[in-house]
Amino acid sequence: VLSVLSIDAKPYIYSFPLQHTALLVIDMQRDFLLAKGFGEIQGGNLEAVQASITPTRKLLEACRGAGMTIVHTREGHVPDLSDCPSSKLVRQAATPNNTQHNLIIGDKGELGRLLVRGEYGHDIIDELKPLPGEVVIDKPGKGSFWNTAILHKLKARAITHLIVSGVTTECCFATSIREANDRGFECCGIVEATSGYNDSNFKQCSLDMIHWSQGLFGFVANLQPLLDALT
Ligand code: TIU
Repeated sequence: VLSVLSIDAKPYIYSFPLQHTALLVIDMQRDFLLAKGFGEIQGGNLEAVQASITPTRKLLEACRGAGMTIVHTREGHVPDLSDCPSSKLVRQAATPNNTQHNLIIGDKGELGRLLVRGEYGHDIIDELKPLPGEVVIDKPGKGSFWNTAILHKLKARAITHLIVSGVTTECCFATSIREANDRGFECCGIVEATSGYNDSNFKQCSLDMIHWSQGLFGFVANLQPLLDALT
């Protein structure tokens, strides 16, 4: 029996067929969330970004309990950095106008080489560790669809709808929703289960742009209605 759930959302009610819906957990990696990681070195506000950890854990547990497909992503590069474009490397280095940090992708930080696959800092935080059988997508870009197998993995599981969480709202979360929307997925971002590095209005603007204009890129919902629907 196909069970279709509906929750209050913006711009209007989000309905999703449970068997065809995946939870996407974007880049909940030590490098983005913990002190001495890549994000803090770049100047990110750790308190702001860490706010989504506990809500995302609740969301993950509820989706696991409902038997949903779970997909985790990790941003990072192969050790020789051959999959890191020079534009990305150079713009995340210190320059005369941006002296806030002087370590770049691939350099050795306290959590290992920054954003390099296999390093301690590149992996997902202990609270949200993937379980065996869950999909883990390693991506070189901000979006989850560029240069990854995620589209094939979602299609192989007959996924049409994505509930989206993770960090950062303004960067990889928003980019992934935009990429997914262009590929026909019905996306719903969860307010409490995403956060970013800018404690002013980046998160609010990023979420507003998703649902603006009758759902330009998709839907946005609060966590509690979703937890109520799933349990
Ligand atoms: N995961 C993710 O958002 N990667 C970033 O680089 N985020 C920034 O905000 N820089």
